[in-house]
Amino acid sequence: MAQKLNAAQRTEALAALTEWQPVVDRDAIIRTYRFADFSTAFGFMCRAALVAEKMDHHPEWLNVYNRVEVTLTTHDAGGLTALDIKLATALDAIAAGN
Ligand code: H2B
Repeated sequence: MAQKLNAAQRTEALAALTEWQPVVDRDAIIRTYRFADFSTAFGFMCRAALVAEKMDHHPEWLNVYNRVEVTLTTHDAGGLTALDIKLATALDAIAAGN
């Protein structure tokens, strides 16, 4: 099972994920993506879902029109692990069109 990140690993990993914020009162990170419209937002979610399924690591997310709010944590580990960092990095790349 993936291990929770220690303080040093967390600081290092989050330094590269500048748009992600720690969630208050929970060992998780959150980012809100905004797209041009619903179609673009849903396209992002479709691509993200395929990556998440392949990783067997899944986001908690909320979509309202062009906004997608994503929370990442590893339920099995009860907190943030390298899997969340990997998925956050992949989602940022998809959102950037890469
Ligand atoms: N996603 C996330 N975010 N955390 C998990 O602990 C997790 C998951 N566990 N996706 C996976 C699925 C697990 O439930 C299955 C059985 O592999």
